[in-house]
Amino acid sequence: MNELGRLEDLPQDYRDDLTRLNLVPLWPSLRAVLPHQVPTRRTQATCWPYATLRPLLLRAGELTPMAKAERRVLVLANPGHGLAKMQASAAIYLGMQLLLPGEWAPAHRHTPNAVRMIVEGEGAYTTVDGERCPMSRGDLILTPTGLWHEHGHDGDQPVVWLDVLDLPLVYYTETSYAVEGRRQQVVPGRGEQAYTRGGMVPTPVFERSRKAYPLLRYPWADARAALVALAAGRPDQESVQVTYVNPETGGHAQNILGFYALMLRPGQTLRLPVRSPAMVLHQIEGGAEVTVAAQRFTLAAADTCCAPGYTEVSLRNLSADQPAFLFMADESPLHHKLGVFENRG
Ligand code: 1HN
Repeated sequence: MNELGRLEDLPQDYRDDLTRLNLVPLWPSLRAVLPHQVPTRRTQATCWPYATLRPLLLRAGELTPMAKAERRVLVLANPGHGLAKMQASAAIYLGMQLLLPGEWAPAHRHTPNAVRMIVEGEGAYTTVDGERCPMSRGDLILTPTGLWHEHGHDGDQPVVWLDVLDLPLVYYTETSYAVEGRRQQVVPGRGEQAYTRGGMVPTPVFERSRKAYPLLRYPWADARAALVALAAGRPDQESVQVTYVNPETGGHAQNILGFYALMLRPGQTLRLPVRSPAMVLHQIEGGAEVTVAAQRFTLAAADTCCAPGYTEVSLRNLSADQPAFLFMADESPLHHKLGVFENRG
């Protein structure tokens, strides 16, 4: 392989001429943008234990009223990208959001897609596109691009959820913005009532739904039951995983990030395939040891971690007699759309 010329090899007057004309020689920087075999990744394997994050989030509840926050969030920032960038990976943003009893997070809509994975508390709800979605531990609620959303809380304990957005990508493409709105009118009908069974979709003769996102709330009770049934039906199958899909298309629930729930059988170790997308893991129930290349994290319930793409990841259930349940988000839909998805086995 040829050694490429360096910037310092060029005469200073030539470099100055280039700079003045907004020109750059490619060859000194070619390897930086096209490394051999494996991409350079800023994303570092990082873990955010809930026990250390929670008191700081509750403190934010004392320090900063909703009127001063709009959304009261501590961002789970990957140090590899620099904390100020507020990104967990190239395309994934993560934040833990706190809503206290009686509080209200006003309506807005924006271009980035969001989902919420509910971490603790009862009595809060989010209204998305006029649909009121109650929040309970483990529920996944979508806030797809362009849909109005606002959060309220009628309960008596703090509610916390994990926000997962494709904000870094949308921001990078210079397409990220928001619009403020008025309180939404709640409309009748909820996607989760219309789509109660896999394999069946509502087909009203006169008014077939034309919603791009017909299902907004995926209750944890349903996802968990699906995993338990899968595991019981296929004891021979190593991986027990479901994908959150759009029930009308069968494709991913959102355009850019993919969302999954997985179950580890008692005592199981699961080696995931080495693939191009970065991923996020959030423990819903039980505990797991997550090994990312040479790093190891122990996840207790409500803990969150991330792993870069092109990296070995394996998961071990810490319990010998109980299943463990995880929520996963990754950049697969984006990589497939860009044509850069790779599975290296
Ligand atoms: C957002 O709209 C919410 O609606 C939460 O709860 C976090 C982070 C960046 C941009 C928009 C929300 C967000 C966000």
